[in-house]
Amino acid sequence: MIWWNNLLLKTSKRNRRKRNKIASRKPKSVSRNQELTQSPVAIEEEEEGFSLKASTCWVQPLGNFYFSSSPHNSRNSGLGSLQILTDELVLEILGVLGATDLGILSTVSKSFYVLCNHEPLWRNLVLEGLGGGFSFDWSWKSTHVSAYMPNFDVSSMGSLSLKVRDFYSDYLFQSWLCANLEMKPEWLERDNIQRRTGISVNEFVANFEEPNKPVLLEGCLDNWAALGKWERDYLVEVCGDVRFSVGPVEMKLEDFFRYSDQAREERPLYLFDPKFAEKVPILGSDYEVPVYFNEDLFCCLGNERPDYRWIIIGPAGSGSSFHIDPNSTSAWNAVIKGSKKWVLFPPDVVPPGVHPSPDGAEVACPVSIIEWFMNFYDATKTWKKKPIECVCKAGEVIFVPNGWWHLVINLEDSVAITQNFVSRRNLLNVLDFLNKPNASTLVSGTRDRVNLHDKFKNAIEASFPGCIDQLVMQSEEKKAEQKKLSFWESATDSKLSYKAEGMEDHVGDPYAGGMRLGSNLKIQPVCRKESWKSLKRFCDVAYRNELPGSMNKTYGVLRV
Ligand SMILES: O=C(O)CCC(=O)C(=O)O
Repeated sequence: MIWWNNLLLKTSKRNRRKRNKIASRKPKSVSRNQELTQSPVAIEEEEEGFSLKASTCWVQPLGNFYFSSSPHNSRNSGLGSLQILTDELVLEILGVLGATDLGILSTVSKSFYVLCNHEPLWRNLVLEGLGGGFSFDWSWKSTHVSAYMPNFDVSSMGSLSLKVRDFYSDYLFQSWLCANLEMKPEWLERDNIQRRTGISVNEFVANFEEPNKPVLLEGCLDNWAALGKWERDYLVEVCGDVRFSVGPVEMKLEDFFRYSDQAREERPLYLFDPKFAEKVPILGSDYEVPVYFNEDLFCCLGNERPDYRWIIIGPAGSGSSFHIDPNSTSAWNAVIKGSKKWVLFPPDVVPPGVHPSPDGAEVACPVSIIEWFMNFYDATKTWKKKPIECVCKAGEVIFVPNGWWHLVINLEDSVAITQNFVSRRNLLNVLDFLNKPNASTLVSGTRDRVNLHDKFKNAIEASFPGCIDQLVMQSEEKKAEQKKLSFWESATDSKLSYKAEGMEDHVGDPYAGGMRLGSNLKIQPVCRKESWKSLKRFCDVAYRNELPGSMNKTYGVLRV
């Protein structure tokens, strides 16, 4: 249950005080839930560390009902016998209705009025009915009305709407809050990624790609024409009428920009197009792959390679919720306009609030990125295994190593290019991934999921004979080397202060590659009294199984 301390009253009072300040900001019409967020002027609200983009939410969280002097919740009286259903279920049922039925039902009671005007219902109707061929007009409902009834003056819709003050619903309130909450400054504070400027390819490989660690590279886009050219006006001029993939639909770029300017949604639409360079060749020639990522073995597949590059455009608040990149590839993501907040967890740490299915084919996570920040971000503060975080700005590139979970939210209207690639460092991982028994559900970006492994392997053999065998041999040698090199040897070498289980306890570098401590490794107090050297000898013996089983159990658990 959510309780919001007099949000309605406080916001209303503040609206009067802040109107002037807001008037000077870039005008942004309120697009979402116009009936819930009545004011046509965006009002910034600062309350208990939260900044809100919009004005009043007339729906109140359920907690407020229990503190209210009035015993009346119009949500229940207006729903009649349907009141026993959850809001989610009622909305699910309303989701099967068409626009006319929703419109009629909304006149039945205050409750149906609020529910039938829930913006996501109208968003679905627009996207299902019109695909990407709509011109966004203030809200999804008015967009629908203006598309189907062009003579109706939708500008009057806001002023006709009702202010329902005694409707209490956590579901609707949370949805409004997530659409209207600004990122809190404390969510942006942590910046613990390694940054590098002007490093050599060898340094990149040795320090980041080989150990599979993220890095933010500065200054390597300086020669990109896109950086200077890709202003909105330029993009509209060269491809304003080209249709790009936007979620489930294809939209003209200029229509998408029109939508972005007004969007205030929990999950704004996001332009993410893998065929942009084929559609608009000049976009493809305005950038070049940074030198660190030049080796891309999927090139051997020619036109049969899976999708690998995308232009990404979205308004502030849009982004990508937690996922691991496809086909076990690594990626780079270059920001051309705007900025992006990144949160990354290494492959062996599932982020809080995220629940992958056992086969990894599906991931359940919070409805929106803001919801993740509201409900789960704080948990990471006390985790030993803290995420890597940063804000990546225009002109910067982030390297996302294979297998890392990541979430991204645009802090401003943003334009970026991302590419996924396979280098020698990652080839065996990718081949293993493509060869999994459930490849038909796991592999993505191509039609021929099942045969991709064999095609890729053959193409590599043809272009680089012996390459795979050599990599397999090197990997086996490395494993053998790691076994020989006992934990203690590495430990004494690396000025560390481990507390056994947590990666955070590595000095200075929470995700140092190579050796990981098994979670059942216990460094007993008795060990600490020993010198590192004698302890090392002791453990080497234990590791070679030369100690009796019981002692092995205590000291010999080196899962590296
Ligand atoms: O929204 C973004 O820029 C991030 C994209 C991303 O995570 C990906 O392509 O895997």
